Amino acid sequence: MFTQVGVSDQGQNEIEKGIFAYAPIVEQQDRCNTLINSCRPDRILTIGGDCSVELAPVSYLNSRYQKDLAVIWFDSHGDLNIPEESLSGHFHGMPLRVLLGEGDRRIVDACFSTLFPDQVILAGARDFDAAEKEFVKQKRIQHWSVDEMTNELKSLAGWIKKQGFTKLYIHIDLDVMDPKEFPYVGYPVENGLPYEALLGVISTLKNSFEIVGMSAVEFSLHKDLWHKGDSSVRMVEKILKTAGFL
Ligand SMILES: [Mn+2]
Repeated sequence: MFTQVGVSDQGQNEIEKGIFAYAPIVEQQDRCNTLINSCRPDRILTIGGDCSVELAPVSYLNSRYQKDLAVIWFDSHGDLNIPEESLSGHFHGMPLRVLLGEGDRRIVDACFSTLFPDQVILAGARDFDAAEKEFVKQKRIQHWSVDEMTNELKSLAGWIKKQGFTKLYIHIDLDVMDPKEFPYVGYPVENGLPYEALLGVISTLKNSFEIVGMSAVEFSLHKDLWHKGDSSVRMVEKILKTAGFL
């Protein structure tokens, strides 16, 4: 079953509590919660939208699987801002911090559960704000660099297994990839993960864990690249298929 979750046009340009488009974000979170509560699924695939769409699926699957679940955040950004520290006020730079229980109270409280920092692995992040960097250090959040994953310098699957996790949520912000290969995102960041390396990591993870949730978010095709529509969608499709999600 695939269900589209709508988002309201009202309030898209308004800033409230330090967050752009606060009202539609809160409303969409509520709609996602209602949808999930109506079917209580074992697995969820989320197609974005931006990274803010992760609140309901990740916090729900965490409430279901608890300490068995690790969340791998493939993303060029940390998504660890809070409104007080965010330079832009854009909520898609904040969802992982919310999932860790910090940020706007109303949004945090609407989550199904809160992640512990040791459940989170940043993968391929390379564009942190200073406050995010400090938070990662303070909470000792695991961070796998592009280089470590590309050259298989350390085993991501091996490390996760050692921590005792058996289930995974794989967040894919498509901007984790190198913009030379995949520029179809709103906020590209240089020196990203090669496409083949991403497929390789996901394939290894799939062989080692039960993948209970996955996303593909931040897909954005600039008008100049519309002719790339089919091939870019096929690249995303292959990522999801590699994880056994299509
Ligand atoms: Mn992101």
